[in-house]
Amino acid sequence: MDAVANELDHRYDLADASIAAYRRDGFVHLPGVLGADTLAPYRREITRFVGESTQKAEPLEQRTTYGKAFLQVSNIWESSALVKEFVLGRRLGRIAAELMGTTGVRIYHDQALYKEGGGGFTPWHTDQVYWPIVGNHTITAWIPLVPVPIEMGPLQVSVGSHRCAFGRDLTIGDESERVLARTLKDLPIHERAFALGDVSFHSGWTFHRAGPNRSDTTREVMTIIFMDEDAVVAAPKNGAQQSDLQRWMPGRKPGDHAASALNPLVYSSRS
Ligand SMILES: O=C(O)CCC(=O)C(=O)O
Repeated sequence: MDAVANELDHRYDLADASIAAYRRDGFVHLPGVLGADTLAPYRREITRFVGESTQKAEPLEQRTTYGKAFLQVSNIWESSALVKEFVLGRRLGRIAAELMGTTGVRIYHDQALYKEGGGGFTPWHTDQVYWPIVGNHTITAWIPLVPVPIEMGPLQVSVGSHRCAFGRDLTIGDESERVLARTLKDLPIHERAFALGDVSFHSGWTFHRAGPNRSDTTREVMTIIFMDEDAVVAAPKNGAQQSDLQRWMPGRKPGDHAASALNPLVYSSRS
């Protein structure tokens, strides 16, 4: 376990070209970020949580489009010491900070996104529409726990869409898929298979989706959302942001430093 813990905290050699790509395109897909041995114990633990919390899920055909996209379980780090070690690892946090150009990052929350075999597509959306955070220094690490070939529905990104202001008020669903497929049609779409250990990072304002899972195996993915260590709470713009504020930054209000007990510092070059 020591070698594993070491990798989670050890610096990844992030190329300047990857930082430039993230800032230009709104995302970057990095190879070989975590080894298979590192991922294995966390995969088992995360899968156990997803299994426990989703036994009550309705059959796929009875769910909404969004419900068919994936089973999701949030903030597993609060309940599992093992997952806490994974989510608070400095390696991913440092990559996130270096990509955004911040001195450090805190956790906003984590989320397992398991697209079942036969599961549907994930509609176009941005993540930051849900987050009451000032500015644009938010980032999602998309971490496959199994290899994800195209047929299993890897992340698709609209390249450069973090600069588009249109559609930022659309929450995920049939409407966002319909409107954004049209709006984003002139931008290239990036879709690439993920080898085990690859991790991609996308900005909170980058539009993304995923295809359906055409295999009979679950696409197991963990995500960690990081924000600037100095991020400030924004006034909620919609009901989703209001509930996010209460759930992910309890006790904080607009204008406060986004540093509740649920937003630990993961990496800082200041300390
Ligand atoms: O995994 C997916 O299907 C979508 C991922 C996503 O929306 C995200 O990581 O923000």
